[in-house]
Amino acid sequence: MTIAAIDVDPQQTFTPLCPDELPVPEGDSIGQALNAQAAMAQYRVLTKDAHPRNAVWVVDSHEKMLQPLSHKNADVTWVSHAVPGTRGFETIPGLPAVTDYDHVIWKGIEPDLHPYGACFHDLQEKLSTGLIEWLVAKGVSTVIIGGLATDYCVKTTALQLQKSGYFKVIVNLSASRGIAPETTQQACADMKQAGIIIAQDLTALQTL
Ligand code: VGL
Repeated sequence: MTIAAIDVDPQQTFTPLCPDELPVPEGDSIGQALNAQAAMAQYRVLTKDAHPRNAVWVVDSHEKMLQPLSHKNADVTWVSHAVPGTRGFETIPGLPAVTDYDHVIWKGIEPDLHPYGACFHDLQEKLSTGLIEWLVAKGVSTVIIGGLATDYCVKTTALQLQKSGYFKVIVNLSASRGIAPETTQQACADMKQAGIIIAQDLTALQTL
């Protein structure tokens, strides 16, 4: 069995260290748990949001967020976040340097795209980022996913990997945090329904 650990968007923009961006409660506390899941894997992948400041979906306050957009690859509004060159783009404390990962995916670089999952650049899921192909080329059979946020990018990445049909997909909740309790609960239900294994922590994975 070849395992890949996937660190989904473990960036300061999704932590209380960046209160003006998209702070996820305790988002900065998952570094150790991500390292522990990587210790079970042969490969470690990092995904990072990398957004331009002038993206079409950017609004200037949290109150204006989550308004539906008619744009085909940006579904709702968000405040600016994860802009390369700012603190929010950087990974959370305790993780390896970007160059120490086996593979890295940057997503949402184009100003008119705001993908959630790490497998496709677009919401229609036509334009591959190459993540699935890379995992297949490495002979990966199982992926263990953690990161930020459980209810958006972790969920969508897990669903895309599951849908590809190539992998057993596990989401490690001890290495993930969600934006809100209700959407996180719903995300877990949706993932389970799709056949993804939802593990509370790594002890649940000892029987793999
Ligand atoms: C995310 C909301 C907006 C995430 C990204 O990484 O989960 N959530 N952009």
